[in-house]
Amino acid sequence: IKRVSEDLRSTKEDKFHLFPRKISELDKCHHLVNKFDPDLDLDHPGFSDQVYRQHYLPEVCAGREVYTTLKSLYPSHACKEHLEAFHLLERFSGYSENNIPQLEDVSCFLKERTGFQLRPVAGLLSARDFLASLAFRVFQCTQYIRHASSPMHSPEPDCCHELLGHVPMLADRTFAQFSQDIVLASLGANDEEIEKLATLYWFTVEFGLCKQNGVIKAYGAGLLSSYGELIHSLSDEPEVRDFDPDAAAVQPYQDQTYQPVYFVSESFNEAKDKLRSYAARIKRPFLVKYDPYTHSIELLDNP
Ligand code: NLE
Ligand code: FE2
Repeated sequence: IKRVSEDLRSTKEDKFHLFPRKISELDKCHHLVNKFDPDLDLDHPGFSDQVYRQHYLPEVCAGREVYTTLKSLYPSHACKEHLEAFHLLERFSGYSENNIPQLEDVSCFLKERTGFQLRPVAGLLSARDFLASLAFRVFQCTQYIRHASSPMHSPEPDCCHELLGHVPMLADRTFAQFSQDIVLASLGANDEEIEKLATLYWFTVEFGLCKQNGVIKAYGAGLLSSYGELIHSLSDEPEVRDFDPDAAAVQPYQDQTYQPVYFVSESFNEAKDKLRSYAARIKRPFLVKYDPYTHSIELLDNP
């Protein structure tokens, strides 16, 4: 979701008050961006591939390879929260190398665990709309599969990324709260602060590492859906720093290939507490509070 910064810069006039306040307003959050559109982007691996753009058939086979390779890496590379949820998804929600699960089944699973729900989206969503939906514990899910030429890494989110990377993590209560907190902190913040929070999202939800029993494991969805980068992230190659929101918020990044730098948290609770104290220092004209009974956002005076 790198597009957040560009997207937010171009809509400066929207400023802070134009965000959805009720879950039903997410129906208006459907703006697609064409940064990675195979019809328009010369660098997209599917640009000159008519078959990909019409059928995705080789990709379904590549999807199987992605699934089996990642599954074999998870026991040694994924955090325990991911492993536990992945196991349940295989038992009860149709996850298997021979099947692409139904969004509705996966959504029901998440709703029971953390109240998160999935919503299909036709393409790559603008970061503003994508993030706004997370405030309501709605995760907008892409439907297409990565091009078969590079199963080990996709520069853009695809259904492998959402289903294998994000969904198992969103089944964890602390992590779900952390994800929602980042986005709630961004509502009403200025453009500079929003860009920093989007960068924090990148280095945690997408590419975060954490320590478990003294061993570093992956919890970022971008790692858990890319077997190339999952191996890279836990090898000696990248630089690994202790998670510090002030540092992670301004760390430059790119989305074309593996990250050179990762941040490692002691636990999700620690990451959540650090994020909360970071967010408390952001100057905002109002505070926001999520009301889970009405699925709406309340604005409170900022004393
Ligand atoms: N690089 C990830 C993957 O291959 O699944 C996708 C990252 C999306 C931000
Ligand atoms: Fe993602």
